[in-house]
Amino acid sequence: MKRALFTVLSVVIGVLVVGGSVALFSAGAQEPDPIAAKVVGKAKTPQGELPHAELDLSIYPNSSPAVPPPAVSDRLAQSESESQQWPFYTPSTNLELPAHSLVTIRITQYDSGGQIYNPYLAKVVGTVDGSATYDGEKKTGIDPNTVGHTFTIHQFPESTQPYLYVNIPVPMNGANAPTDANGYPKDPHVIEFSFITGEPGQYIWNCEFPCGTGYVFFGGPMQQRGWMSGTVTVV
Ligand SMILES: [Cu+2]
Repeated sequence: MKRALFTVLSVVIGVLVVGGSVALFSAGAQEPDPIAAKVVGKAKTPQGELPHAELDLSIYPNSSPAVPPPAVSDRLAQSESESQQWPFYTPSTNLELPAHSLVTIRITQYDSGGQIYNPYLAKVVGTVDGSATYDGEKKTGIDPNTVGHTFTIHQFPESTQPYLYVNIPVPMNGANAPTDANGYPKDPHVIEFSFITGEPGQYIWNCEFPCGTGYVFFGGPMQQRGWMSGTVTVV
C-alpha cells in the first residue's frame, strides 16, 4: 500500500515538474505584441510586380527613461534587462510579413559591438540583389571586427514550408560616437534591406552576434524572445 502510494506520488510530482517546465518555457518565449509590415504600394522585382511592404526596427544598447525594455510579461527578464543593461530590438521581435511580397526592413542601430565569431555572418545573404544599404551606401557585407548585431531569419529545420533565409550584419557604433542625454549615439547607423516572401509560414529569427551574457555571451538577451530573438510570421 505504501509502495503504491509512493508510485502515485512520484507520477504526480513528475507530471507537475514537466507541466510546470512547459508553462515556464512557454512564458519565457512570450513576445511583445506583433508588428505588421505596412503595404505601401507595388514594386518591380525579379519575380515581377509585387506588393511592397515596409517595417521599421531599432536596436538599443539598453533601456532608459526614453526607451522602455520590451513589453513582455516575463518580469524576471525585464528586471535582468534593466540591471544588466541588455540590448534589444524594438518595438517588437514578433514580426508579421505579407506573403508573396517585397519586404523592406529598416533598422536603426544605436549599440556598440565588436568581432563576430563566424565571418560568414558579416555577409549580407538572402536579399533581392545580395546587398543592403548602410547609411545610404550599398554593401554586400561589413567588417567582421565591427559588428553590432545581426538580423538572421531562418526556419525550423524539420519544416516543409518555403525556404527563407536572410542574414543582415548590423555594424557597431564607435566607442567615441557622440551620445545624447540617454547615452545613445546621436547619429545611429541606418541599415535598409529588401527580400521577397513566399507562401505563408512561421519562421524564427535571432541575432548571431555574441551580445548577451553568460557562456560565450550567448545567454541573457540572446535567448530571450523580445530582445535578440523572435518570430517571423508570413501571412
Ligand atoms: Cu545582438
